[in-house]
Amino acid sequence: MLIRRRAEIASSEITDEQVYLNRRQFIRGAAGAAVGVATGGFALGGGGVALAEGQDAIPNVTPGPFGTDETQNSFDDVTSYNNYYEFGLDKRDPSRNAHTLTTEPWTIKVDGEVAKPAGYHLEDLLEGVTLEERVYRLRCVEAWSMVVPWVGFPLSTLINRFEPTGGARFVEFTTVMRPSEMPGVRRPVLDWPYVEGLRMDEAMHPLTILVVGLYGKTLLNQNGAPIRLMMPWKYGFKSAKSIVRMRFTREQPRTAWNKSAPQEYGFYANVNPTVNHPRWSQASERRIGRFFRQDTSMFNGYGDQVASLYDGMDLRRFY
Ligand SMILES: Nc1nc2c(c(=O)[nH]1)N[C@H]1C(S)=C(S)[C@@H](COP(=O)(O)O)O[C@H]1N2
Ligand SMILES: [Mo]
Repeated sequence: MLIRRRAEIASSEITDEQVYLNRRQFIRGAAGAAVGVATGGFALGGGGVALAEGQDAIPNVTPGPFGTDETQNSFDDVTSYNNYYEFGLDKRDPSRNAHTLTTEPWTIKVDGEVAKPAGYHLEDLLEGVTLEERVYRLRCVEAWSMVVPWVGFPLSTLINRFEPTGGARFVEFTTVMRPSEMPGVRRPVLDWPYVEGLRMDEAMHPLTILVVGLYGKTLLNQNGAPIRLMMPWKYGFKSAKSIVRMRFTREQPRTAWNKSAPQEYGFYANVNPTVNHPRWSQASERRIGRFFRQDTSMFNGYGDQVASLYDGMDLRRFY
């Protein structure tokens, strides 16, 4: 997929500049299509889409499984109504402040219970990966929801490459923490960095994806550039943004929200209309852009795919 394959470049030759260029080439070279690069303000990409500064079009994204045909939220909804507390608590703060985050070059540290621990360059992880469009419902624990056409690929694709050992029962995800670029981390809202986690079978589930884009373009920082998780049957806070580390563990990871308020934010956090948040009901939700509230669905409507993961578990106790 890369125009110039990483293996052809001696490691002594690799500079940050090349890493940067390679990632751009990866996204643009994904289908061998020439795509306009945004140069300040707006420019037109391959599909005639307007690209915001810092974005690339992702050509030839294949439609993936599990898509909903519900009305999609607008690009503007998805990129201007966000939770990314490292950039502030207001829904508009991430879109106002997150441009300060540097996302190139980007490496992900993989460690713990794996045969192949290493610091991986993002473009190496993306090499050979088929990017799919997954149109998923997103349900925030705050009881609002959206429908988003994400671009990504199954997390299992990468996990298999790292060769987890028999001791790997959970995966812990750590997200980027850079006080100089993130005004929100000056306040002790959470015990930074933001940490999330999944049980191994959840991480390997075909619905679980790593996201690198939405609406056919690379992610803007407010949505978790350059790479974030999406598990559509879980409350949105599980879907960690801007991931810098994946650690495979025997023990259940201690996650940031669970540490800060264990009664309010469980480790599993599966969408469940019958288990209320201590301070509000989860029975219904506000779909952004709609006037009337709507009923919340068990597992956010993905029960056919994921309910069996929790056979025999009391979903009130293991919230
Ligand atoms: N690092 C990090 N990841 C995060 C968050 C955050 O504050 N920091 N917020 C979470 C919450 S509460 C939600 S609902 C989703 C929102 O994703 P979106 O802004 O792309 O819609 O991101 C999740 N991932
Ligand atoms: Mo959320």
